[in-house]
Amino acid sequence: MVKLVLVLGDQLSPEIAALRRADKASDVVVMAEVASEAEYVPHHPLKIAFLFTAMRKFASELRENGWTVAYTKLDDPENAGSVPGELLRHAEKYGAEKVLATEPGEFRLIEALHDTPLDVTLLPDDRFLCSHAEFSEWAEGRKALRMEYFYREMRRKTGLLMDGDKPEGGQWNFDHDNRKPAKSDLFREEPPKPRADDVLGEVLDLVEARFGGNFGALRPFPYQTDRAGALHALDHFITHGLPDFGAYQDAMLQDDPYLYHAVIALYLNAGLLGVLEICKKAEAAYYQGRAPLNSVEGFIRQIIGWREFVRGIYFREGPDYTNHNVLNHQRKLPNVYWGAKTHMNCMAQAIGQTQDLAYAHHIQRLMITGNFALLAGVDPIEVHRWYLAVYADAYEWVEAPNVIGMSQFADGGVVASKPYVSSGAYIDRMSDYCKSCRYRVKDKTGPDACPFNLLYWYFLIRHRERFQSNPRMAQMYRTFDKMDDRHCQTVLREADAFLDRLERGETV
Ligand code: FAD
Ligand code: DLZ
Ligand code: SF4
Repeated sequence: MVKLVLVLGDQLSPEIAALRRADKASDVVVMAEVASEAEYVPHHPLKIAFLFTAMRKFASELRENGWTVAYTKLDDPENAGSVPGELLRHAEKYGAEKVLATEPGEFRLIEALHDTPLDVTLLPDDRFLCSHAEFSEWAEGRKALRMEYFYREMRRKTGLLMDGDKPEGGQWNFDHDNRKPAKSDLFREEPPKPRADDVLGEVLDLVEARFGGNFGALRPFPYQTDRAGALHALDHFITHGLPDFGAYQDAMLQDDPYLYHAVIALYLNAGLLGVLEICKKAEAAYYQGRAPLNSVEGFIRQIIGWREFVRGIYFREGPDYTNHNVLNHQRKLPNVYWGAKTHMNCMAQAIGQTQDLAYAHHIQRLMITGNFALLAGVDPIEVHRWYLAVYADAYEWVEAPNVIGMSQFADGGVVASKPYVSSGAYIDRMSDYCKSCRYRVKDKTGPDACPFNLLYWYFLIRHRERFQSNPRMAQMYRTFDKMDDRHCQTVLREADAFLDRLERGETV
């Protein structure tokens, strides 16, 4: 009997579990552009355009390879508007009762599939190195889950950068060679631009008409939309970016959104690239002398370490994870996140490029927009929904642990051992933003004081009880305790006044 085979927008791989299990001769692949997925947060237009174009091209590839594909475009009058709705419609049309699906990356959709009256088989998503069972086994009985130890297991499991049972170069982690600030370089290579094509053109018009009012630009469209393009972008990065990736991975530069970053998470998360193929290319570059170990190890760690680790956390913590708010932060997300003018140059840069490209690199997400939201006491669920909406690579399984956990410390320390907060001094050290800012990074108080300085101490004071006994925060509190009382009172008063202005929607 005919079965339906569901392929979601972020499952665009011919090796995806549901396709491997299906029968090409008799089964029907269902792919659908649906309002419920496109609207559950106000996604950036580039994210929707990337995904719909990649979905349409992938459907064509499947057809060329002999599959029967029932593809529904967003503007199809018969579109049922949701993934379960489309499955029901096609079940009736093809007389199917059974559905093969690969586990979605969000509890929301897993629950919706469970709730359909159809007989849905959810197969594990084995594009990841670490299954749910394996992660649970690793996590069981540990007092704290720390990425570094998990990562070592993944190195052993994959054999990547291993010299027998020892790590290549005698160390697991070369971060002490990294974290350098970068200098402007007019000759730095940008990721390759896509060629215009009819499929992309049609999707851009559709997205402009339906989602043109969402936060974010749509043209010029900057990304690749098929596997060949994604591979080209990966090879381009391995040649031009990887050698300097390690040294400058935490650096930020005015008007230079990508620096030496790979800009591949959107392709990897959508299924256009695979974890091992990426890491093996990076590893080969090291053994061929084309990239140094600190860069290659650092890059591989992000993918087989952090990426697998946060996925493990998401599925282990369960559907309630995004509601955590241990610091009881209640502020609404300030309108600067949606593009309102700000005098804080670092925020203007990080949010401006997010608006233009649906991209910001890790340190911009963590130490600029994330840091500011945490210092200002923004409700973490609002921060979560923003990140999920505005980045082309965002799906809840990867976004939520990074935002709720790593960036906002709302889970009380499941992901991070301390909150990622900093004053302006860190931003000044790692970027050239402060030079062009209306605020003065050296000023701790007064009319020109950098807001990150005011809010940093304000945060430490507010949360002293929770954090003062954390050994990784001890130095911060020792510095604080050396401040004289009058200075502290001024900081508190000025921070309060700043937050009031922020709350009233004034330009800050
Ligand atoms: P590079 O800096 O070149 O890194 C290479 C690859 O490593 C990335 O493509 C990605 O696959 C992986 N990686 C690096 N860091 C992480 C991490 N912390 N977690 C998971 N994978 C990682 N990543 C997403 O893919 N989707 C998200 O929605 C997302 N939201 C984030 C929110 C916050 C607050 C923070 C701090 C980080 C978030 N990240 C997210 C992680 C990271 O910022 C992005 O993966 C990265 O910026 C993507 O750009 P790139 O491909 O140029 O990555
Ligand atoms: C993100 C997204 C969007 C915008 N649109 C669709 C869509 O129309 N059809 C689809 O199958 N998938 C879409 N996606 C990706 C899903 O939201 C994603 O599969 C889930 O969030 C699980 O990761
Ligand atoms: Fe950001 Fe403060 Fe530097 Fe301005 S001075 S760019 S607000 S860190």
